Amino acid sequence: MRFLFTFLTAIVVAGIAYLYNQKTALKQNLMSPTTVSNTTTYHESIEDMSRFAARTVSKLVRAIEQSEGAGATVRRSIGTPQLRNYSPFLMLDHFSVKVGAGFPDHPHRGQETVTYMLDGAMQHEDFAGHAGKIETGDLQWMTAGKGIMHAEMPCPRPDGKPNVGLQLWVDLPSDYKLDEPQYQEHRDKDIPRAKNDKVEVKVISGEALNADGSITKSPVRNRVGVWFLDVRIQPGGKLEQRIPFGWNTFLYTLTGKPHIAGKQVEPYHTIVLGREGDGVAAENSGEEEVRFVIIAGQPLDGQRCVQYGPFVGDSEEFIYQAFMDYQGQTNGFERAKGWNSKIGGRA
Ligand code: FJE
Ligand code: FE
Repeated sequence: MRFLFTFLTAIVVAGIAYLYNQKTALKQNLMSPTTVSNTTTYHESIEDMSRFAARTVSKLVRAIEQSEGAGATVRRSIGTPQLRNYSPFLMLDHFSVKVGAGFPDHPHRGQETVTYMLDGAMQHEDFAGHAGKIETGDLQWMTAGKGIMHAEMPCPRPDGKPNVGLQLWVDLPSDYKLDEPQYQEHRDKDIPRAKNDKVEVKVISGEALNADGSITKSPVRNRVGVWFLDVRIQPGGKLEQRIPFGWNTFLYTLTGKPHIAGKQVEPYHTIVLGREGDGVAAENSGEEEVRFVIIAGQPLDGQRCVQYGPFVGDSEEFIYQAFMDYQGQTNGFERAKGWNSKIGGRA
């Protein structure tokens, strides 16, 4: 009897340990996708640095202005009917918001939102008392996890110009979808750059190689591998930027007319690259400065993506549960009870 009890206890303990290990193993694997972690760099893992096959352009789409939120304007890149299901990316909006417009109180679950300011400032306030302001060049990386309710509104500008930036929505691996919400905020001056005389790569997330062989790495920690690079190329400059093998990769152009993999592109275009090859080849043969962002991510292969606005799940049940929790103010939405932001303008 005693033996049987010990035996059963051992099996239960072993079972729990096994499941726990499976879970941590999966998390570690996802924290270091294709050798990307905070200790090892992707560039260090490359065996043949002399080879560089440029990824080719597989799709080129112009982003059209549309209205979004309350009176805001966005050029939507990823996330339009033409550019869907590009895992782990759900959306990239190039937004422009004047005072009086914005994105008042709304929820998120199961995803990350990455807000990067290009010109002007946005303020935000959430239901947990977290508030702040990001200005030109600053970054907010928000992991909504199990639930955030917040407002994202413009800051007044003396010159009355709109506040402009990029907001990227990233899907989360199932295992992280109900994590505690987390913010990573970085000021422009704290985001590292890799540069030479004609090219500057601001490493918002991920890494870039310097001329001397050293590697510039972003302080942002990823749950799903995402590289986000803000690139400027002066006339006559050229860039070869490596991207982890097999990651989905696209560019969004802001100024100038760069050649991307040999193809000349105008501003406000999304360039989706093919999966084969070592990275992005870009060149500025014009007279004007070129600026674009490169965004690459580890595809969540084998995971479904079921999205209902700002609720992003891996099944219909997940979305149903998100609705129930949001409406019932449970499982992460407790603080939504009676909450109205001060900045959203509809208290
Ligand atoms: C929204 C749900 C949302 N693009 N670009 C539904 F979360 C949003 C939303 C945004 C957004 C916010 C910023 Cl700061 C920048 C954005 C969508 O908040 F507009 C709808 N309709
Ligand atoms: Fe939001």
